[in-house]
Amino acid sequence: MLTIYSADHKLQDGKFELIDGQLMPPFERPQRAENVLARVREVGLGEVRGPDDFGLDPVRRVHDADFVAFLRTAHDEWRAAHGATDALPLNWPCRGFRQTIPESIDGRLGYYSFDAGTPITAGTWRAITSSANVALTGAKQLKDGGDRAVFSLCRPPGHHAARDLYAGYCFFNNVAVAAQWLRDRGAARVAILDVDYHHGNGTQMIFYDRADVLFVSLHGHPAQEYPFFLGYEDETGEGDGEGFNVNVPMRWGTAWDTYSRALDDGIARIAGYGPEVLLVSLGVDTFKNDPISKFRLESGDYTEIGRRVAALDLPTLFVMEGGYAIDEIGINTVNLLAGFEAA
Ligand code: OKP
Ligand code: ZN
Repeated sequence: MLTIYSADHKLQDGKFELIDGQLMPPFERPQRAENVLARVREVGLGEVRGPDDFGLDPVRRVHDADFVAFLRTAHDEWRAAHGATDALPLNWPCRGFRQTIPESIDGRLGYYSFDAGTPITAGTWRAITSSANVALTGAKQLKDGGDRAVFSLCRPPGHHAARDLYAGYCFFNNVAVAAQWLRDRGAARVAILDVDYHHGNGTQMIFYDRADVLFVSLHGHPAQEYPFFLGYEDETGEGDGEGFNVNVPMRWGTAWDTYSRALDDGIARIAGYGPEVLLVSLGVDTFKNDPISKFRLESGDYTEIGRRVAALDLPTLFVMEGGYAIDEIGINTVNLLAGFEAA
């Protein structure tokens, strides 16, 4: 299986995130992608290639132009106002507030985000444009190269980012950008399977009123887990999209027995939809040793996830999302890919 990777991801290297009442070095750090890359090479998964530059048009197909423009200059504006620290928001337009876009960089950080754990750094813009290009290059290879599957080793991740919102370590929604690109190039129906521990709220929001992209997400129950305010089972889509959004929230402590049944149900939904192509939001923060998550999957379970996804027999683009058990992120991610490949 071909892997698409760019070292530009290292430019996203925040100093701190606010977690559990403390400023800590971010769990979402460059070593994650480096460890995945090292494991890809160690097992000989296949060739590793850099991304092409697709420009911003494919990004603007799923993100609003003002949001893209905001991200491009956010750190420069922050630096002019506050100096060369990471940019973090501190207040938001919650219930009862107006949704007018402020002029001030501090106000716009709040307007365009939904958490304070996602630092914008001097290198964020280059890292996120490159991450989107990594996803797009994988999609292009799937379409034009005729590969059975491609692995886009994206970092930063993307599935929390909505049309005009960033958070959860995500800025551009890489999987959504790739899915839309495939639609624009003739794929009539596209399915997205999100196996990251956290609900892919951004992907859901982007495609919620559409029947041409099926979104299926298995994740920690929002009553207990980030992002808390979306991801319930009764969110099934709206308008034309009614019936094309599938959430399977699961409680803390979920292990393979429960998880594998949910996976089989999700896979059956995708098979029934009859897509031309499948994209997988590949997070491995469902692992038992993940430091910020509470599922109990074992390393061998990822091999079996890959096998079951392969049974769909669809051209498949794997897009890296989360996973914070730094010592096992490579093993778990590549187990899933190798399980797919062997099936
Ligand atoms: C991004 B991805 C845990 C705080 C979590 C944000 C998590 C973002 C996860 N106590 N903060 O879905 O892996
Ligand atoms: Zn996650």
